[in-house]
Amino acid sequence: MPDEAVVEPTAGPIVKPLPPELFDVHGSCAEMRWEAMRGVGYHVPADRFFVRNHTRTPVIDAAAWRLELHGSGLRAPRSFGYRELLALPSVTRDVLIECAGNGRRFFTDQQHQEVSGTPWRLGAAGVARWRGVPLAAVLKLAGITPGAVDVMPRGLDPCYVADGVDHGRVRRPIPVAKALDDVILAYEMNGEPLPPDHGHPVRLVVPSWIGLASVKWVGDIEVSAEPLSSPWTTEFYRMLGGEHPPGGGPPLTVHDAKSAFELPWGAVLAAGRPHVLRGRSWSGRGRITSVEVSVDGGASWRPALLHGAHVARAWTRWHVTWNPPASGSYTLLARATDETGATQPMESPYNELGYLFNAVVRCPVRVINV
Ligand SMILES: Nc1nc2c(c(=O)[nH]1)N[C@H]1C(S)=C(S)[C@@H](COP(=O)(O)O)O[C@H]1N2
Ligand SMILES: [Mo]
Repeated sequence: MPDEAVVEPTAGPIVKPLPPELFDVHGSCAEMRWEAMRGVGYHVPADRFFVRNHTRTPVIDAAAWRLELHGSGLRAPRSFGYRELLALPSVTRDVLIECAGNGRRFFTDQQHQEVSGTPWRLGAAGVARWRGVPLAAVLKLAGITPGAVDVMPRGLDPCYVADGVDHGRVRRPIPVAKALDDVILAYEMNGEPLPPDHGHPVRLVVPSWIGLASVKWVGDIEVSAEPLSSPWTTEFYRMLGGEHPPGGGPPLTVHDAKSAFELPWGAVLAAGRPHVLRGRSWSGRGRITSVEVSVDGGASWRPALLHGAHVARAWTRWHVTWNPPASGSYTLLARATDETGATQPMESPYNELGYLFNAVVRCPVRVINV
């Protein structure tokens, strides 16, 4: 059975400490506070990386854990132990993971639309340095056949039950072309073994796709010669309602550009002195080519200075200097353009489940005389 390695249920849904200066907690999920990235390097340290759990973090004994590969797209079933995976040639990549619902509460706060789901601001995204084995290498060792079309990894966390319906374990098919391209079976985050909350002992990292695809605590992968589906592609993680087709749009994959200031929500700044406003922008569609900032609610814009590393599939850092002339309430905006030429819009298309909010976020700041 795949769950023999799950050694103990944890007390709460998340194992790591969630100090209020680093996180806003939403049930079984924890959102990073963006001020926690101010002055921090390119990667989000594990102590402040957001957690999105459908149920709870399982604690898994890596020595007893096995990854089972099975299905009609393999010559024969094959399993791998933790040590076996660690002995395979590895890759190390900086990759952003972002929840499809990141920014969801702005559908309501900015667009006055009712949506359901975790009311994230912008803190359900983070870049880490992931090390692991290319999924392609493992699929080849397992004897993937030319007829294989989909692979479906499944987590070892408890079954997801919503409104009395048991949807089974978290799982989501990935087309073979993507699985063989850039997906990693990761066992390290920022140079350390994966922490329990982020998928110990092994998780998928699926660059540029919505976070859901990066299945944590993976226990088995079905490789199929027939197309696969799961409730995570038929019921959830699709665009429903509004202008979308009846029955919903296709399963969500790539995420669009977003930007965030490294500021607390409702930051307080002193008038009459220069402040360096820092932030980060990212897009699943490619590198960010420019970022503009407005300090007057969108009436005028000026370019931000992009600096430091900018890895595709991760993010870029930027800053502008601002000398607020007088006390009062201000709205700061940042909007990014990615290499496809797409710029963050002023409004995001409504959808009932509040996915893919990528409009410009209106960030409130209070300026005071000191
Ligand atoms: N097994 C499993 N994998 C999972 C999830 C989960 O609940 N169970 N949540 C998914 C979602 S919706 C997101 S956004 C990312 C979040 O990864 P993180 O918690 O490491 O930040 O994990 C994905 N992988
Ligand atoms: Mo997510």
